[in-house]
Amino acid sequence: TDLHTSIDEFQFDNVFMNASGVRCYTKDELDELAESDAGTLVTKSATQAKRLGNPSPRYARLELGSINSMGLPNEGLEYYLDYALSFQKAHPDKPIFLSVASLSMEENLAMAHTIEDSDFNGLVEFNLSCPNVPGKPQTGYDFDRTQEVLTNLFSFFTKPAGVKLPPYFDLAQFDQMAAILNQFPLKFVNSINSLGNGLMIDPETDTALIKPKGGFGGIGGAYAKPIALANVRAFAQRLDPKIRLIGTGGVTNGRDAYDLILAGASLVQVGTLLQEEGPAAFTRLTRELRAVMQTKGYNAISDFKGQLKVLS
Ligand code: RRO
Repeated sequence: TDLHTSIDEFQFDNVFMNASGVRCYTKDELDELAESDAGTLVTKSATQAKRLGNPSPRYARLELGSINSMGLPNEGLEYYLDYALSFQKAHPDKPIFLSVASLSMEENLAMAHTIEDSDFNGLVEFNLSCPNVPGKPQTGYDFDRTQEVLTNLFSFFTKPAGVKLPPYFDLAQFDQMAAILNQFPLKFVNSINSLGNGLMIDPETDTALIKPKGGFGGIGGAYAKPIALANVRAFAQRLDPKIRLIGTGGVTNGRDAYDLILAGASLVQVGTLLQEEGPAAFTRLTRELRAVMQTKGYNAISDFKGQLKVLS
C-alpha cells in the first residue's frame, strides 16, 4: 500500500505530518520530525520577532486530548525561514511547510514580503486561527477581515500558499468562508486549528488547569475529531477542487486518519497525539492506516479520498 499524496506539484511519500505548534519550535525538534516516518513537516507559526508566549502552565493533557494557551511562542520568522532554506537544500524531495501567524495586517504583509523575496520553494501556511493571544480575535471568525487579509496578501504574493482555519459550526459559515477562499489562488486549506477557548478544571483543587486567560485555551485531540471531519467535508464540498484539503484534528489511530481522507483530506496533520507520543506516533499511524486500507482492498490514497458515503 502506497501512502503517497500531493498538493499541486508538491509530492509527499506519506500523508502524515505534524500540526503546526507541536514539536516544531526548535531546529532540533524539526530535525526529529524530518527523520521520522512523517511525509513532511511544518514549522511553529512564526511572528516577525521572537516571542516568549503566555505564562506556564500553558499546556495540559486531558482525558481525551489537550488544552493549550501557548500564546504564539516562537523564535521569529528569520529562524524558521533559515531552517526551511537549509531543509529544502538537504531534502529536495520533501517539500516543507512554513507557518506564519501575525498580530497585525502590517506584520502579516511584511512577513509575506520577506518570504516572497526569499528563495523559499515550499508551501506557506497562513495561520488565520490562533485562539490564544490575549486581545487578538481569530481572523478566521471575522469574514470581512479574512477577505481583506487575503486581498492584500495576494496582491503581491506568488508563492504556493494556504490557510489554517478555525473550526466552524454552522453551514452558513462554511458557505461564506468558501466563497471568500475561492476568490484566491490558494493551494490548500487546513481545517481545523484547536477548538478555541475551552476550559478544563482540576477536580482536586477546583482550579483551571492552565494559567493564561483565566484557564481558557484551545482544545485538541479526540474531542476535536467530529468537528474536524465536518470541517474537512464541508470545505471539500464547497471549495474549487484545485484547492486541496489538509485534515487536522483528533487523529489518535490509523482509522481516524482514514476518516479524514474519506472526508476529503490530502494530508493529515497530527497535534495532540504527537505531543504525547513523540515522532514514533508516525510509525504507528502509518502501519495502522496501511492496515485499514488493506482490509478495504485499497492500494492508494486516491482510491478512497473524498469517497465518504451518506445515507440516502
Ligand atoms: O501558540 C498558540 O497558543 C497556538 C496557536 Br499560534 C494556534 O494556532 N493554535 C493553538 O492551539 N495554539
